[in-house]
Amino acid sequence: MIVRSIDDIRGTPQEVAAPNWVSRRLLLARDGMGFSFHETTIFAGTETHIHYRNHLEAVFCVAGEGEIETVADGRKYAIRPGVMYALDRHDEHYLRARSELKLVCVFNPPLTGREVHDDEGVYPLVAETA
Ligand code: 9YT
Repeated sequence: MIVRSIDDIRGTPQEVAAPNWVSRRLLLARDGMGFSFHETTIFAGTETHIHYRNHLEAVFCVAGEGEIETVADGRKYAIRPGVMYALDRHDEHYLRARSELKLVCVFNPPLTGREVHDDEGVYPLVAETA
């Protein structure tokens, strides 16, 4: 059994900050679950270009208001508490936070720890076994 709280993650290497967000990674590849599990805070007023070519991600909004815009077709989806979106086609998109967003995110394959987006909004694929 693994039990962790956000307070356990704060100030450790499992807390990763980028200009537009901070991600607290509660489960990583080394935990052997087959996915990683994160709480992500997206800062108010930001726009983030994301394209997870190497990963699938599902995101559940717990708090805040914003929108997703998919690059391929320009569709916009409102993000508010209770909304989930899944990047099942590695969908390239913009994530805009009107207010601070609190998101719960799951990645497959799992992140290994320190990943931050590169210039194209991509995370590298890092092989790690539990
Ligand atoms: C929603 C999203 O992908 N935000 C960027 C950070 C990512 N969720 C992470 O690394 O936890």
